[in-house]
Parts: sequence; C-alpha cells; structure tokens
Amino acid sequence: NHRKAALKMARALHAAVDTYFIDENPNLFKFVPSQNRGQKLLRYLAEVNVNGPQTPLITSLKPSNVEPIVPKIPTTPPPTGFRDILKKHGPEAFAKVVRDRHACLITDTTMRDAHQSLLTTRVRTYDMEKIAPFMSHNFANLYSIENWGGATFDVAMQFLHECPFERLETLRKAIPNIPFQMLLRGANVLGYSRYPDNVVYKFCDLAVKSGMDVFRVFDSLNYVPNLIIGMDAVGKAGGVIEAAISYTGDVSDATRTKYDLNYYLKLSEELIKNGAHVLCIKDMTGLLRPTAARILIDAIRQRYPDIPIHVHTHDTSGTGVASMLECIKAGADVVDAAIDSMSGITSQPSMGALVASLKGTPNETELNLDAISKYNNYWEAARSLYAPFECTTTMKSGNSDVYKHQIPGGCYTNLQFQALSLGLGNRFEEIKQAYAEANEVLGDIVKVTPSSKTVGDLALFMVQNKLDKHSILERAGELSFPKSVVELFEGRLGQPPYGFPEPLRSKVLRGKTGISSRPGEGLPPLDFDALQKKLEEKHGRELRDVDVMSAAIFPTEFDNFEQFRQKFGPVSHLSTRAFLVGLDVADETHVEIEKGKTLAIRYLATGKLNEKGEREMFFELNGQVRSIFVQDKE
Ligand code: 3PY
Ligand code: ZN
Repeated sequence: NHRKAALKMARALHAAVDTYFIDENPNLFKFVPSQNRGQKLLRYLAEVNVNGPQTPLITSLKPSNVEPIVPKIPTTPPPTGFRDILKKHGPEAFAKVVRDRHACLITDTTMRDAHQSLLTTRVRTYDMEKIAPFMSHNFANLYSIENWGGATFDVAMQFLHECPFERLETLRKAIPNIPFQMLLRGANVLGYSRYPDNVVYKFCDLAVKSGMDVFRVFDSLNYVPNLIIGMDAVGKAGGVIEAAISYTGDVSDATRTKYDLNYYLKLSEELIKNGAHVLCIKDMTGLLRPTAARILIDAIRQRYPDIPIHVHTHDTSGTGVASMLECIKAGADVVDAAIDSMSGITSQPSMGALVASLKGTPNETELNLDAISKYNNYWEAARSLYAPFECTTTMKSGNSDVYKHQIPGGCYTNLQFQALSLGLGNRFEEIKQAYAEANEVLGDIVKVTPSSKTVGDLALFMVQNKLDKHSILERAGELSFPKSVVELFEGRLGQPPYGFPEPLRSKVLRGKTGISSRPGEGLPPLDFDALQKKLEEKHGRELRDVDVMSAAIFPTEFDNFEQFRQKFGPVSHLSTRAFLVGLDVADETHVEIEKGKTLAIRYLATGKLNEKGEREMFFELNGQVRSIFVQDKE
C-alpha cells in the first residue's frame, strides 16, 4: 500500500513537473542545500538515473530484482576457529595445528578469486558483509576465507568506489574467528610492477593491523628474490607466510625438460629455507591435472613431511575436484574451493562437491553440507545481481583447450574483453593460439599477473600484426613491441627460471642493458609523510595511513576514488542494484550509512531539462522531498 501511495505521489509529481507546477509553487517543497551524506547519495542516484551507471557495465544483462536472503544467524558468539589459535600462539603453532589435523581443510575463495575469475572482480563489500556472520557461525573450521588482494584492491577503488581497507575492517568485525587470506603479488604488492621495499613492508604491516592473517605470496616468474621480499615483509608484520609456487608445465609428462619435478622440489626447498610457514602450489591456470597433482604433491610431501601444503587451482578444464582429491590423498593439508554457485569454469572447484566427495574418507572435512547449501543459496541470488559482469556469457562450460593455450583463470576473461575493445572479439580462437605461441617465443615463462598480461599483450600484438612465432623472430629487430614485453626483457619483473631467450632479447633491447638483480632493489624508499602531506593538501581533508597506502600503490585510482567519495558520499552502503542502475520511479531503498543510522530514499520523478542543460531530479529522503540538479550529458 505504501508503494501504491508512493507511486500515486510520483505520478502526481511527474504531472506537476510537466506543468512547471513546482516552479510556480516553490514553497510546497523544502529544498535544503546540504553537503551531508544523504544529499551526496541522492546526487549519486540522480547522476545514475540521468547519465547511466557510474561503473561501466560490461554486458547488456541487467542486475536481478531478487535480493539475496541471509539465512538465520544465532545471537550467541560464534565458535572458536583457526584464527583464535593463530592469535594466541602465532604462525608457527598455527601451521603445526594445520599439519597435524586429519581432516582436509578448505579455503573459501568466493570473496576473492571466484568473483575475480567469474564476475571481473565486481562483488561489493555490501553483499559480503551481509553473509559474513553466517560464515562466522557455520564455517569456523575453514582454514581461511580468501577475501582480499589480487585484483580486488584496485577494482574496489576504481569501479566500486569503495575503500579496500574498509572492506577488510568491515569483514573482520563480522568474522572474528576465521583466518582471512589475501593474495600478495610479492614485490609488486597488489600492482603490476615493482615498488620500493618500504612500501611492501608497510603494506603488510597495515594489512595485518586491519585484520589480515594469511598472505599467499607469489611472484609472476617464481623469481626467488622477489618472493623473499614479500615473505619477509609478511613475517615482520606477524602474518602467516604462505609461500606460493606458481605451477606451470606438466610434471606428468616425462618428455618435458622445463618445470619438472626437480624444479619444484628445489623451489620448495628455497621457500622453506626462507621462512615459509605454509607451502602453496598455486595452479593459477588449472594445468594441474589429476595425475600431475598426485606426482607433485607426493614428491613434496615425501621430501618435506612437516610443512603444511595448500593447493590452489582453477576448474577451467573441469578437472578441479578430481585434481584436489588427488592432492589430498597425496598429503596436501588444505585445498581451495568456491561455493558451488560461484565455482567452476575459470573459478575454483565447487566446495559442496569436494566436501561431499570427501565424506566417509579418512580426510573428511569438518564442514556441514546443510550449511553449505544455505550459503550457496545466498550466493546464487547475490551472483544474479552482478549479471552485467558475467564472463560466462562467453564461456559456458569447461574447456580443455586450456592445456594448449595456458591462459590463467583470472586472465582469460580480461583478455577476451581486451580483444573485444580492440575489435578482435570474433578472433578469440586465433588469440588463444597466439597466446600459446607468444609464450613459446618468450621462452615458456610462468604466466600469472603480471607476466600473464605480458604474454597476452604479445598475443594481441601478433594477431593485430599478422605475426606468428616464426615471423616475429625474423622481424624482431624492426618491430615496436608492446611496452610490457620490452620491460619483461629488461628484467623489470625479475629473472625467469630458465633465462631469457636469445637472440630475441638482444633484438628487443637494441643495445639497452637489462637489470639482472632484484628489480625493486635500487628504488629509493617512498617518503610516506611527504606523500600524506601532499595528498591532504590536494584533497582538503585528513587522511588515514591506509588511504596513503592506497595512494602509494595506485595513485591515479586513489585520487579518482577520493574525489568521487567527496562528491557522492558512501555509495558502498547502497544496495547493489541501486548502486549499479539506480532506482525505478517510486522505489524506496534503505541505506544504513552507519550503525543505527538508516536513510530511506525514494525516487519520485525526473524534471525537464533547464536552459543550463540540467535536469531536476526529485527524491524523498526520510519523508522529505529533496531535489537535485544534474547535468544531462546525453
Ligand atoms: C592475481 O594476481 O590477481 C591472481 O589471481 C593471480 O593468479
Ligand atoms: Zn587463482
């Protein structure tokens, strides 16, 4: 009834707007010029309604109208979990408990890698926060929840207009008992290139202070000096050092000479020697087929009986569950999974399938299938809110050609969108083939952010310029290679395990000398105080140390985000549908801008265009009519 009344009022208002009723009767409406959060949010919603989404939608699919239902949550405190052990006894004791546990432990990647791989990293804190207390109560036996790092950091600022550190703090409050896990790109922190060492150290320190526990540290070339910087920074900050070996090649193929068992055993030794609490096999592409999984994990387990082993994979070809079962049988302690409705294809294997498959085995998990099912229902509905970002519009099922092209799960859809934007959308088959050839040309390197993007850049370059692996080598001396390729050869990402291919490197560098040591080594430390002062002057407000860190890692993204936040307020508190596509006429949304402070916003009507090209937009804010003028950009 209230909605009907509102609709009636909105229609009346529409009619009134049409007859310039408001212009003639200004006193009927109380216009309060204000810069408060409510007014800023109205400005945002008005902007979306007049000029369209403020975060570009990637496909033409619409967010669904169905709000995800949060299952019932008890009012008692949640049970104790692995985080309680970690906080009480430290990382070494945590690792020992993990290793001694018979049950297979699971990391839930739904809040990071799953949506990075399926929904271009667009899931918002709003939808994570709602389900967080349910997780805390029902999944206390998870090894960890992966909810931070990788691409989530820059996407949060750039596209979701929210603060990545606030996400971490918010989730921490809601889940005190389960360890949080992040993906750290070693010396590249969360970016695509090197940073001064003091940035890496300070970042880890702030992350731990904001609630992070387990850091999966990797390097895009498995370059040990880069890995060690990240690992040392995590250790000094008090976090769990989960040192990751990025898996490539195929250890089950005896004819391959690169990335054989020996390579992985030697690397394991280096990482353990340098302080890893946990060893991770990071199969970012889903190349670890079941036979290889058994061979690899068995060999590491035999050689290093005490270190906990954690395995990460992507289900791209469809062998995810089978491979993880082999890993567990061979002695892995923890495996990654995503909730069923956010699993599969380029994401992780399904949590429900894994838990069910392990039932009745010596490694049965301690997770409850009924709780998984409720959690799954929530994400099924939540996922439909992000329909405009569905990568599965292009990839509908697993595809075993991943063994040929070796494009990582998180990179696959990016490459597709990159191809679309270059007008090569219908040539993806060729691009996949070129990716395989580009990898060969670059010397068969490890491919994970950012090296995976370098291979992708070269693949697109080859397709655009009609080059194959032979012609590119012949013409290398005269071609203008993509910047990322030149930088790779300069040694700016580090050194690949089997060296750079010659004569290609010399032809690309054309007399320039490359770096042969750790790329971040020579960089002068960043002056955080000076940066803070500069940023505060620029943005006219006091900033937190975490804001300064965000700016240190992503300067442009931070500046844009800060300006956006000052103009439009806390848009992260809007529901996802309202955030993405605004409100329909007469729709009401409730926005909890802080605990106990909720705004009721209803969209009433759109006015005509005035002589300045602006539209007057009418809303009701907590029962009071407000209007906002928005420049119509159409
Ligand atoms: C990232 O770096 O974001 C990744 O997911 C790598 O696998
Ligand atoms: Zn991954």
